[in-house]
Amino acid sequence: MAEKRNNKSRGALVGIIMGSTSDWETMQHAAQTLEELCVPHETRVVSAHRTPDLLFEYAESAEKRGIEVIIAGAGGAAHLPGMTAAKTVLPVLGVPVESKALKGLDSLLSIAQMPGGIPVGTLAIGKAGAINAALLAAATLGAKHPEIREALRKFRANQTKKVLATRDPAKALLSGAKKKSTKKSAR
Ligand code: RP5
Repeated sequence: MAEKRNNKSRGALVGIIMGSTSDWETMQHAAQTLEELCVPHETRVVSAHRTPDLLFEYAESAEKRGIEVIIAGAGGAAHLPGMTAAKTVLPVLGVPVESKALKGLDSLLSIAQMPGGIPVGTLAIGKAGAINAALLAAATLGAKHPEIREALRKFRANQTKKVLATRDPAKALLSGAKKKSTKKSAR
């Protein structure tokens, strides 16, 4: 608990940025995962094409403000992660947000296909990518912050435990349905 408080009172170590409020549905999973690991983070809408000056200011000031990893989510012609990476030497993890027109394939290719020289660590399209960006950010921070490495170790152990506890998918579905009906009748 004391560890949790310390982490909370510390400034943000991870900056989660996204091109639009419409990206929050996806990017909230990165924030939730960091929350679970007690990693101090901040969330902001910063658009590469609608607020380019704000993007430059954010990327240029991030290191000085104590941010150590940036997670950038964007959809469509998703230049936010690449432009952010161009303005900072901090590691930038890109999350391709699923677009309506091309199901996020446009976002994925825009983020992954950076020319040599300015890397963006690209994750999967959508929710899985947002979760994994947070886990990768935690793994990166773990090299310097042992409490984050241990939180990540616990997260992985719990995940394994959950899978081993529900090895029969039919039973897992049944117990899930039972839990739901008990909740309903309790209301
Ligand atoms: C990108 O355009 C955003 O990252 C978002 O995924 C996409 C659509 O934005 P909205 O039109 O929903 O604001 O800049």
